Amino acid sequence: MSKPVVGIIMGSQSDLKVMKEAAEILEELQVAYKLTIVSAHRTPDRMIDYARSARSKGLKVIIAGAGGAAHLPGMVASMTTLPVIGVPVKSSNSIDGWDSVLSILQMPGGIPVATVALDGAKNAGILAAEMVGAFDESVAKNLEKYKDELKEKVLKSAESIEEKGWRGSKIGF
Ligand code: RP5
Repeated sequence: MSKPVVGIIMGSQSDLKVMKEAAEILEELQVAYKLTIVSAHRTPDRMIDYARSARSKGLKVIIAGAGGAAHLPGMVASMTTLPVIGVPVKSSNSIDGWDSVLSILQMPGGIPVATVALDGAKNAGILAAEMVGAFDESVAKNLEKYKDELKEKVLKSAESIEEKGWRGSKIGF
């Protein structure tokens, strides 16, 4: 396995049910990653060490997921020049998900976090792969293949729905 270029972190083990989707798509796209738990509130020193050493460890992008008062992505972004992708998680302490979304999205000027949709870990993985694909041709090729397959799937569904009518088609993507 090559050296990880994407770091995936989350505030709690309970975020894994969502954040595993980032790991799964990175594996599909053949991007080396390292996943661990770093909590902004429960392990603040670990968060500082992680953010400050991420670049020197060879990471190129960090995906950070958290729920509720989700300070992890923004705090990590404040301590690194690597791009940080934030995943708002609808966790047990989240009111309705908006708390996580807004606390990751509404960053002050100068410290951006690229925020994906609520529980959008899969897209976070794809976005991270696209960042890596900007300088790694083999990852860019894997992304091209992935997007071609998506297109083919839609075209096949369109063909089938036009041929059989919507009643004869299965519901869902
Ligand atoms: C956040 O609190 C974590 O990211 C998680 O989404 C949420 C709940 O954590 P647990 O109480 O399940 O450990 O910091």
